[in-house]
Amino acid sequence: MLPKSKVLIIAGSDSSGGAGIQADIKTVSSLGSYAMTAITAITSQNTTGVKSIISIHPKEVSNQIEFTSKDIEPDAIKIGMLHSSKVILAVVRSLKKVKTSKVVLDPVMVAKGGFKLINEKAIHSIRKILIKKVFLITPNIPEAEILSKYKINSVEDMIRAGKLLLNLGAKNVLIKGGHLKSKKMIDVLVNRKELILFNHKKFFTKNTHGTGCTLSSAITTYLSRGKVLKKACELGIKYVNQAIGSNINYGKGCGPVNHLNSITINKKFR
Ligand code: PXL
Repeated sequence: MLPKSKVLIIAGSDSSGGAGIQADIKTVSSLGSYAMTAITAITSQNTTGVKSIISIHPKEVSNQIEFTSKDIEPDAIKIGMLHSSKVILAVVRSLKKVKTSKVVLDPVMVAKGGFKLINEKAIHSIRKILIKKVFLITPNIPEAEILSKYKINSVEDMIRAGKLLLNLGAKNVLIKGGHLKSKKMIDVLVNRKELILFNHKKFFTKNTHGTGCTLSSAITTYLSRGKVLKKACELGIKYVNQAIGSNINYGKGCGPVNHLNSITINKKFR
């Protein structure tokens, strides 16, 4: 097959391959599109935790975005871990030079296990600047609480926090319900016109490392191919749900989801 679209990923590297850039490339590729990258930071980690992290110089992040995109134009952009405020400002400046308005932000803050992936100043820059520049933001509940400064204990609270993020200038907000203590799994999509609840199966497994990265990349891939937002979210949620369900159980800690779940290998390559 030929790639159905081109996606640029701006995110951090996860050496264990379950989250970050690695999850993003696997997701975009497994869904049949072409992945390009701008790496913002490098983490050394395995399924039991993060050992260390170094950030890439903001100018180098901009170089990757601008030099890559002026040659191969992306149809959509996914943004993941942005380590510092300086990197965020560099990304905002570079985005102005890339044509697509389909930009999805996964406001990554903390790794599974609690290791902080971005600093306080960076959170401030997301709230005040970046949130207004993207088409969709996809926080989980702890991230939505920090960005909206509102405690979430229910689906009603998720809706309220989503509206608070719209007030900060977000265009579309998808709050993921995985952290809610409930039997059901509900994700909430809000914008100024619509409120949509996505109900799906909840898996009780420790192997959910990289689910947020995977979902935002899947949604970005569907948007890059012209799907409307609701459909892109619906399909992205389905892909992640099956990737969690196909439990590969790698590593001693919180293992990765199966990004390859959507693929069948052509007979001649078996
Ligand atoms: O899942 C969030 C995330 C994003 N990006 C990188 C990560 C992680 C979690 O570990 O390492 C690079």
